[in-house]
Amino acid sequence: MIDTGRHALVIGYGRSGRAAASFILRRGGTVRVVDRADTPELRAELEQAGIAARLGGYGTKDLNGTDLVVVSPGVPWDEPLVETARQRGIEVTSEIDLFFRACPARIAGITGTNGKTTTTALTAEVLRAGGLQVMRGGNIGEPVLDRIDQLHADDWVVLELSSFQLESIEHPRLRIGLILNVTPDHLDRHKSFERYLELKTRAVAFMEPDDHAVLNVDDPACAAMRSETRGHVIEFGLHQPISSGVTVTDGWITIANAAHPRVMRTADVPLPGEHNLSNVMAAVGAGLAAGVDAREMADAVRRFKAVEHRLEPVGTFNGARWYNDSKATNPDSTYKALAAFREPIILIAGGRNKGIDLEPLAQAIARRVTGLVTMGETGDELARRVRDAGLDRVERAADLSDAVRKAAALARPGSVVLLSPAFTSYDMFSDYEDRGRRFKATVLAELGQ
Ligand code: UMA
Repeated sequence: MIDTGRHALVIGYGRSGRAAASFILRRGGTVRVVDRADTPELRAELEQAGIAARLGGYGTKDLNGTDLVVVSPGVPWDEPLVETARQRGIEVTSEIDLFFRACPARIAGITGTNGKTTTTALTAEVLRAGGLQVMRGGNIGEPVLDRIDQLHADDWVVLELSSFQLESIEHPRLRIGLILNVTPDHLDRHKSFERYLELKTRAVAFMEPDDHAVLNVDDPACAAMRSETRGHVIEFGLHQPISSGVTVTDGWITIANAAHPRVMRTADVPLPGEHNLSNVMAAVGAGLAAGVDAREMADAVRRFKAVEHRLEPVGTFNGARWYNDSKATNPDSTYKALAAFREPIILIAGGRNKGIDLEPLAQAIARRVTGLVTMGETGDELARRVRDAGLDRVERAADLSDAVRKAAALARPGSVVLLSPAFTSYDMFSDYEDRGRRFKATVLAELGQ
């Protein structure tokens, strides 16, 4: 593992790369950083940390003197530099892989195309409500490797795991593994849906018989994973009969075949939409696996507040309710957002395409929304297709402020105005968080008096 004398090359100095570098340095190794970006802030930060770096790009000569390559999640796992390292016999790892190798605690992992972050936050609260010691982290934006020394054997680590991370973990054994749904996403990186599905399946494929796989049986791809795990399966679902797991009966979230099945009324779930009910059921499945009492689980869910950028309320202006759903970086996530409301919707959408066909999205938008404002790289095509699909009130915005102004002009008292872009943010913003925060600030600046 990591011991004194390792010479690591960290590719990408973001949240994950920083955590990996600090861990390796603390373990007595040396670190060099390479990053395709070159900004004064990055330079200053690396200089202050005393870490040698080459910024503005990288190549094979950066592998000289290196015996460990640590790849950031945003860097393709088959990046040429990483492939060359493998060919040269240099060990290739990632922040999350190093964490799995060294973690003394039990790990509960949450993956799926959509709902991961909310369910990770919910699961952490459900387990805490049961009196368990919990560290939350992973793709949720909170690296864990730099905090590993705080962990004990009896603790739980509740990790959001992306396909990028699952790909990089050599042995991703989860004591509790939740798979929420799998629909096409990140195809630009993983090339095929089959490969993406295979990576998601890794969350349950390394289990032992006393581990628990919590699977959404409403999603055919997840239901099929029953046969891919040695773990004990806890099902959850709203639309399929559940033999062992979490379901909804007569307006209550219930545990099938339990002596006291009722957990809580669905009406008391404080998050909008059926997809969020499903996320809550998944977290209840995790609580069940960890031995948390039903009443404690219900308390944790009732207290739960929406996570930033996931159907996050921004405010009510001129009688219209505004929501920030910037985390919707794929069409499926936007469908869920559209299904979460009954009111007329003014949708703001568009961004960078990850290799997804726009037509089904355009049809769905034309069917459900009252007005659409598009922005970003897919803005023109999305606007054209939605108009062709029969919606008249479609506007193309030049930038975010323009999008907010155009959406405000389309909105009426009683409407919902929803930023749920269906595409990634990298064409106009540094990431979806930047997009969401700037959206909220713009809405408040334009409309909040
Ligand atoms: N970089 C390169 N070469 C590349 C790509 C990036 O040098 O080819 C550099 C960038 O210039 C930057 C750094 O690498 O300086 C960024 O690294 P990163 O993109 O891996 O981002 P981190 O800040 O380390 O954040 C990562 C995850 N990012 C991605 O997976 C893209 C975060 O997930 C995660 O929260 C964090 O680690 C902590 O675990 C974000 C995400 O968008 C939220 N995830 C995707 C998603 O949810 O859809 C998977």
